[in-house]
Amino acid sequence: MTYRIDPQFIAEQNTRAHQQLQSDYEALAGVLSRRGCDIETLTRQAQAFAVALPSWGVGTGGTRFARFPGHGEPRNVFDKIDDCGTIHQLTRVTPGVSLHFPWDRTTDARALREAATRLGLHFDAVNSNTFQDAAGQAHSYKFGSLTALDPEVRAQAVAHNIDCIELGHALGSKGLTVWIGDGANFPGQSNLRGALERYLESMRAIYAALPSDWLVFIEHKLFEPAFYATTIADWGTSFACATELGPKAKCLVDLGHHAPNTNIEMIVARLAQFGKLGGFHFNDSKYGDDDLDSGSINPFQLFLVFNELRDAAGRDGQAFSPAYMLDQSHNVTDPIESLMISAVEVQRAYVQAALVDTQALSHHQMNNDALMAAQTLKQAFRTDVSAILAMARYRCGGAIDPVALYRASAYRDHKREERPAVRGSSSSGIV
Ligand code: RM4
Ligand code: MN
Ligand code: MN
Repeated sequence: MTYRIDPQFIAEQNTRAHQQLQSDYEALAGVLSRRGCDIETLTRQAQAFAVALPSWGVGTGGTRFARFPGHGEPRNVFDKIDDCGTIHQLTRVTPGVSLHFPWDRTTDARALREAATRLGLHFDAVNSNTFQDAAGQAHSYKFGSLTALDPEVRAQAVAHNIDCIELGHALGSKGLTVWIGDGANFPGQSNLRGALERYLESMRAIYAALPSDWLVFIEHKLFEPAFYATTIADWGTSFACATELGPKAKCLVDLGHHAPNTNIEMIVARLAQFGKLGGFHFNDSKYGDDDLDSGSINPFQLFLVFNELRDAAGRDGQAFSPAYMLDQSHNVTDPIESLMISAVEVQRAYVQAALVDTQALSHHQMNNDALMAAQTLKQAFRTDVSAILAMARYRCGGAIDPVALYRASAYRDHKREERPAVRGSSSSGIV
């Protein structure tokens, strides 16, 4: 028997916090109604919002210098699913889990799917991994995978991606995210155009293996591990490749994969305009692909991204449904706590964006009133919507204060008993 937080315990903890929440909620309702916003509509929107968890995020991450493991870490994909279930149980905003193969490889897809279903979870896009060598594989990816010069290496990388599709299909997933580390560390090392031609040839084979209701997400990244020229470095390359491949290919934006100060919200607007925005990997960063907790460094950027998403949803309606996922590495915090806070921060940005007075905004834009247009966005961003988020959780059976409840439950101590450390467990991945 694995330890799970008792719903009765959640109810008891919530009883203590409920009165305070109710009065905060009523105060906020008053503020919002003076602005013509109905708090109940916003709370329902918050309840319907979801962001998927990265299976690799529930283990302690590491840098390329070291990893400092925590206690009671998940030892395999079933443990990871358990932790994801706990995050969803308390936050009610993370019903999806994004798996990473071969890290999460299982020989019993049915058991894994059943375990997830029992916890109210489903599987979001699956991720392939050709940026490191798996034990026992025939060919090395040292000099590239989907773009490698050696056709046998490319064939192996393509086969791995097709394998991910098959496994994902058995798990009820509907998408494959492809991020490759391919590129060059030296000028001249690789023919830049030739590498992209080989990439497209490989991706065409992967695309051909997609089930009819699947999408493939192309994830770009400026640098690392290639430090001179990354093959899929930017959204332009990603967009060109997705266009070449066809309608089932879309672009995935990882917030950490751009040069500092890049206007990511504009990338969002561009990809949405041309129907190629497939999804997100949310995280935050100060310098590069830091994989810090969402909203911890630049919450205003996160809000501005959601402001563009709100605009796209307003224009395109149901047709616009990008996949939202977290992609983070937790090195100095309890990953469960970081993921709970991060999921709520993403949800917060979504609700804040829903608060934007769009009529006032377009009025100010029409009048070239830059100052008031900016203030209109700031008003939404500055609004503390915490009570809406807490009420949304409470009404769905989650925790009013997820981190306080998690700590009070001593979940990690229970897991420490249940999960004695295993050397070389999959949680010792690079993230
Ligand atoms: C990459 C990228 C991918 C993630 C790997 C672990 O930088 O963000 O999405 O799967 O890291
Ligand atoms: Mn990513
Ligand atoms: Mn990354």
